[in-house]
Amino acid sequence: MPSSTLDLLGSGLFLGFDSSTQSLKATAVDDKLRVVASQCVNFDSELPQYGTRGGVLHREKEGSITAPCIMWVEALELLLGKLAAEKFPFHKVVALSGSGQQHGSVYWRKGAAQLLGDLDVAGDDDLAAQLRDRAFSTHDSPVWMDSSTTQQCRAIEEALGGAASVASLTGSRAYERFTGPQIRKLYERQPEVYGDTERISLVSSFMASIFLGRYASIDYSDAAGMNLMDLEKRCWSHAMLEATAPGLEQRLGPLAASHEVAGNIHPFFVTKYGFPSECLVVHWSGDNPCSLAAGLALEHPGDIAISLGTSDTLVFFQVFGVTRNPQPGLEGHVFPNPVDVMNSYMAMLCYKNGSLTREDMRDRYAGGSWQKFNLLLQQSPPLNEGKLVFFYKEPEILPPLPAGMQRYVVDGDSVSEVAGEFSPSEEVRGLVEGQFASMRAHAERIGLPMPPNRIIATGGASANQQLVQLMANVFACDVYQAQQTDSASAGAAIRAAQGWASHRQQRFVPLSELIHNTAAAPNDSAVFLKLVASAQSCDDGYERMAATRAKIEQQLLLARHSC
Ligand code: XUL
Repeated sequence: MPSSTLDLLGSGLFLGFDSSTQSLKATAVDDKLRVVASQCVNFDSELPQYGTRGGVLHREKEGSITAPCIMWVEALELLLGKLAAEKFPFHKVVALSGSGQQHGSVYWRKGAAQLLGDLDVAGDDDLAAQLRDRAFSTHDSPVWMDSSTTQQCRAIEEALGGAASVASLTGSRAYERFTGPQIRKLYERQPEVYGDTERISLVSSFMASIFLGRYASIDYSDAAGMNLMDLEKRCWSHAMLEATAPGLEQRLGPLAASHEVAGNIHPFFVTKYGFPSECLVVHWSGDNPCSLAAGLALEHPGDIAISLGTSDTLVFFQVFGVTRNPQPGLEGHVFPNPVDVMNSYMAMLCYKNGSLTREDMRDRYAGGSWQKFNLLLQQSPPLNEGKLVFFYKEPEILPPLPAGMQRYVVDGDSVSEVAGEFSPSEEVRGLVEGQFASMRAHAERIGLPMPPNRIIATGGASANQQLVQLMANVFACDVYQAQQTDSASAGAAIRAAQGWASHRQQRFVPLSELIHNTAAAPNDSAVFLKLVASAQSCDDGYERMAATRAKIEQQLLLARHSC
């Protein structure tokens, strides 16, 4: 056992990145896990030449949602340039890691490995100029918002004997945004692009590859979002690979444990920014694993983490009994826990219409002001006199329903759909209460004991006190907030520290040991949690609302399938 903090984390800095849908962020922590620097690049406003909206391109004709992968490379140099301009001490960074939006994929062209290794250190060309025209078989990277692969999902499930078999093998049934169905679509529609591809990366392993100057492995936790990995054995499933596309295993490369070191940083970053040549790159992982498991240090069974962001996500650790085997079902996802990939799992629910719909309501009824939105929320009583609003701006993932808006009035056991709008205040409350009631119903369905121990809230909208209070009421428990709002990049920095410590000690250093031995001043550290809301009694009102909401969702799904 290490005898002191110094033994475990030395005295260097740990840098974490978050390559998310709308921006690229960096957070640096010191040896006590205190945040010492952070920076951000917004894709739409700072790289307008790519024409993205919300960081993505809606390709209406093809019905797909993609992002230009070279934009992420350009954003990286912009971000490092901003840190350099504020004299960030790159020379002190002993390890870096990162988090990437899950499921998105990058297609490296034949010969790109050579190009990466030969990155010119001495010349004037930046990374984007060196890679733009030669490194990719397509610049269009499908991202998690894409829902155009229903046909591929059904074909894959059929090949494996049904949705339940795919779920029990890979942790999730086949989902449109998952990488396997996306690869199958690319292979079917653009066989020449697939043929010209030598390697497929996730957003996470793509960004790690840039730092390494060679292909980084995909880590076990993010790999579980592909419908390609055998969840229990932590290896590519041959049956899934075969159902997806030919010659896929060689294009995916080997898998790696999330806390392992991928290698040393490429000399390009040493020369250009002053990183030490021995700076370690720890495998990058998915944003939800980084943010919710590492950034919030979720460790107690019964705790749940909820992120209110572009997508709303809910994560908790499942208790799998003595065998600790996961039992994924038809709903939600199971991923290996990135800070303990060999021993524990996280269960996750993911909604596409998180902030998208709340912002739409804010613009529609509150003139774009969150303050007015909050006032409207307060003007209607808890439970909204039975008025429920279903609003999906984009086709929803959970449950899989098309874009649209429906309103209902619930009176005891009777539920009736109404044609017109409710008052602005009822619309706002109906939407937000409905979102939390849906989370509660689905979380219970995949095994979360209700009420939960506590909720740890993160994501942009978790700074809204009215929203977290409502969350506490609907789930009937306390809500805590991480003091560090950028929990994905902070989580990645903490993972960099864990990877560095494990490498140095030549053993796996659990996150709890790292935190308890190093985060000496809890009020300062990135993992400090603060109580922000306690449940105000509403009897069993929200329990009933969650059940009603689930029943209506079920009816909408049935109606959709009988169309
Ligand atoms: C998770 C998911 C989203 C993205 C957002 O399955 O699709 O939460 O990870 O970046």
